Amino acid sequence: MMRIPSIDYRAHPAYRYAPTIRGRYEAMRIFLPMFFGALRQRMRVRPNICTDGCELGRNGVVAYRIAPETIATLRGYAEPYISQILKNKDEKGVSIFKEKVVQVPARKSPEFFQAVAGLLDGLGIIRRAEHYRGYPLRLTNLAVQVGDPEDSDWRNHFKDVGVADPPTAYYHIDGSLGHMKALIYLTEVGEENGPFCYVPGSNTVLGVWEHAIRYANDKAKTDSCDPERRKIFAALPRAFQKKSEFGNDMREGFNALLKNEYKILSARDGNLFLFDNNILHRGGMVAQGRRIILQINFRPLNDGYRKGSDFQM
Ligand SMILES: O=C(O)CCC(=O)C(=O)O
Ligand SMILES: [Fe+2]
Repeated sequence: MMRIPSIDYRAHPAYRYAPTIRGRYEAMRIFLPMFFGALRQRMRVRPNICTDGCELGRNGVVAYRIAPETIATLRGYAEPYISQILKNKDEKGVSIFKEKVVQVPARKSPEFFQAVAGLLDGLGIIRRAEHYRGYPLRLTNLAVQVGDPEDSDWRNHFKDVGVADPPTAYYHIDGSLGHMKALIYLTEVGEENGPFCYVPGSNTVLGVWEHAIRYANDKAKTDSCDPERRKIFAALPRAFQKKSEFGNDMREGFNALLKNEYKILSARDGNLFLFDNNILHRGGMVAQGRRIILQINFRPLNDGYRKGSDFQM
């Protein structure tokens, strides 16, 4: 079982800050509310993983192949959103993940939403996700993502101190608890244009304490790698120095992760896949060509985040 590697931040050259008392206080002030929020959420959601031996339970990811005509239809619906992303990219480039993604509001594109929901329903995907989690889920977010080689959101994290990115860059678990996700490749995706990568079988439910720490650093954005945020992170007590996005900070032990890495390639594996987003994963790191995908999020009914999501199945 692949666990999230632990990282010694005292030995990391990009985290050599000498925190002041005030700095330590500030770091806790940012961290603690998110930490308690995570504990509260954990009481409500009680995440589960199916252990009956099904493929999704064992592997954490299951892939499907959908027909080219269906992909073309979805691509048609996505086109205005793709244009919007490309326009933004032309204007200011991509330095953070959010700049290559747009959310599709259900109210604005009901046909698009219905097409996706109908497709997932036909394949039994929500039922499969619910079987895995053991509680009802609903489709809450649909987003379009466009990846290009110029995107710099996932790299050069430590350029200010001349530290190179490790080969495990961008490896993470999603902070959100007990959700499920599906991605649909709208372009062919091979080795070069940012395949989704994951460690099979690394789907686990983290312990309450560890999850709350990793989630809190994600939500408090103390796990970003810009110098300001690193300084705050360095001022946290060692016990709280655990990120959801851990891969950027690894300094050793790469092989244990990378030798187990599996890449979802459209030609071999399919173009739609459902996954436990608390699995160790990364994707969209485009070296060459363009990658366009749909990102679909399923949330537990009782996770307390219903406000702001506007789609009801
Ligand atoms: O774009 C990808 O392949 C991965 C994105 C991701 O990390 C996610 O959807 O949680
Ligand atoms: Fe993710």
